[in-house]
Order: sequence, then C-alpha cells, then structure tokens
Amino acid sequence: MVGKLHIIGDVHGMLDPLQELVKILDIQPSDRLVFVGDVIDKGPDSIGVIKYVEELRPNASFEVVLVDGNHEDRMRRYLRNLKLRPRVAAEQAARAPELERLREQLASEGMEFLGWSVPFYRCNTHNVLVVHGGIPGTMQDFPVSVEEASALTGREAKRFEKVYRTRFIDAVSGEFLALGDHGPGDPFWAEAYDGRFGHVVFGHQPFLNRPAQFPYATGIDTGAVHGGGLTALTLDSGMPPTFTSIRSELFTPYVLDPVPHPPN
Ligand SMILES: [Mn+2]
Repeated sequence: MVGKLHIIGDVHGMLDPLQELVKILDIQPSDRLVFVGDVIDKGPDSIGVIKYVEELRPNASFEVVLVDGNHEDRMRRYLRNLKLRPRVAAEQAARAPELERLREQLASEGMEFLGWSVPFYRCNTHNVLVVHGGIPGTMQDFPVSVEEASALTGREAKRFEKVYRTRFIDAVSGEFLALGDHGPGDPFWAEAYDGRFGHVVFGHQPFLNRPAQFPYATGIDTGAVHGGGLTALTLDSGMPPTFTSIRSELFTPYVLDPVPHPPN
C-alpha cells in the first residue's frame, strides 16, 4: 500500500501548533512525514520542537524526515566552526547569541538532530522534490541522492547550498540574489521555475494567508512564527493535494516581501 506524504512548513520553534497539526493529520503507518526545514530559531521553543521531533522519529510507526533549512544550515556551520575555526564561531555567536544558547541546550540534552537531517527529499511516489528555499534559475543539475549532495565540497557545495536560501533571482541571468538585493523586475524564483527538477515543495518564504501555488512549485510556509499558521500539504495517490493549517497567535510583527500571488 502506498501511503500519504505529509509535508509540514517552517515550524520555527512553535511547538503547540506542531503538536496540534500532527494530531489532526492522523498519520498512518504507511505514511511519511517530512519537515521542510527551519524547525528551529525565532519562535519560543526550538528545543521543545527538536525533542518532540526526535521522540516522534523512533516511536512513530511512520517515517519522519527532516530537511535542512537555512537555520539548520547556520547551526551546522556554527558547530563546524567551533571545531575548526573558533574565531569565526565566536563572530557568529556575537552576531546571533541564540546559536550558542541552542547549542548548549542540545548538548545538555544529548541531542544530535543535525546528524539525521537531509539537504533535500525526493519522493518518486508522489513526484515531488522538497527543498527549504528554492531553485535558482542558474541551477543546471540537482544531486541524484542525499549522499551526492552531502559529498559536495568547495564551490559546488556553495552552489548547492543556495537551495536553503533562494527567494528572488536575477531577471536576466536567473542567479540567486541575496536578501534585499532584488529589484522590482526580479522574479520570485518559483514564478520563473520551469519544472526542470520536478514539482518543488518549499518553505522559507512566508505566505501569511494561504499556501502559494505556482506552475511547478508549492510554498507551504504560512508563517507560524509570524502570526500566520503552520501548514501541512498532504499528497495521496489519485487524490487532489490537501492543505491543513493551524493558526498561530501573532507574536512577531513581520513585513513580507511583495510576492505576487499567481491566480489559482
Ligand atoms: Mn528559512
């Protein structure tokens, strides 16, 4: 029996809506539960979310997959820098004190969630590619496996890591643009994406009112930590995709980049 694929958007430390959402999704043993990344930071209880997901994993009868977001990537870099480049780690910690706080909590709980998270997830049954951010227009190849992605080094690794952060891309070259660097004519990546690596399910860019559907991509971060909600996309063979959302209380005012909503 082919189970359903449930994909949950950016949790960002919002434990209550996550528990509620998992409960009402009524996940069956043949199903899979995938997180689109950024389970940590910003919100009130990163450690609680990690504990919950860690405990869910061995105890759940279904498979649990954690895809890395830019916040997991940042923590991973921090941990690596602590070992290899302590000066760089100290600079990172000065800019973002939450890194060291969370590292300490993780260490005291003996938790290693970054040891099993993956850079992306491809599901051939339901024909989707899950990445945290997006696909720059300049990306010509996508790793065939998680092992291949994890083995990338140097410039190739840097190029791949854009999938954690991509929002807007250059109108002409299709290149990744850093946060705030885009002009009025530069598209949101999913508006320009031609489906070359399959249908992409992504988070990272909060769409507060409802998930965003593009020709070859679906954005499911509905801004749980920004006063929107936490959303799951459920894919079931032969059925139309469904969205399930838990509204969250406003606690961080947030200004969205103007992302035009395609009519659907
Ligand atoms: Mn993100």
